[in-house]
Amino acid sequence: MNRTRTTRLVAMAATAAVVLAGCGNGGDAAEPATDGSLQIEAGDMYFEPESFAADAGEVTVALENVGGVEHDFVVEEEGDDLVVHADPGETNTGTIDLDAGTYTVYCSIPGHRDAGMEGTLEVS
Ligand SMILES: [Cu+2]
Repeated sequence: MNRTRTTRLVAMAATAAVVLAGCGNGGDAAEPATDGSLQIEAGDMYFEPESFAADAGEVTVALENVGGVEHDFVVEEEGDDLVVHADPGETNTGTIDLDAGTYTVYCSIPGHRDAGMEGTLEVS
């Protein structure tokens, strides 16, 4: 005896997840690398991307300087703590311990912040 069953697949749209990225500068959030470090490019005079996301705790920043002058990466809310500095052509890595929150980061070389080397770090 045969019993035929009709299986209906009902597409459920209810599972659509809405992910709210940190609002602000509209830059793309950096995808953390598999080792958890942030990969950030520093040029003359920009960070690429301009906004970053990281997990709370020890945050590792790999700063690649593709520009022609020195650049660094400083966290304003942590007492302007210098995380990493890179001369032209260098990629250097630094770490900083951060709680969850929104941080302003910038390049502390004179004039660079005003020229646009500023970004946002979202720690969650
Ligand atoms: Cu700079």
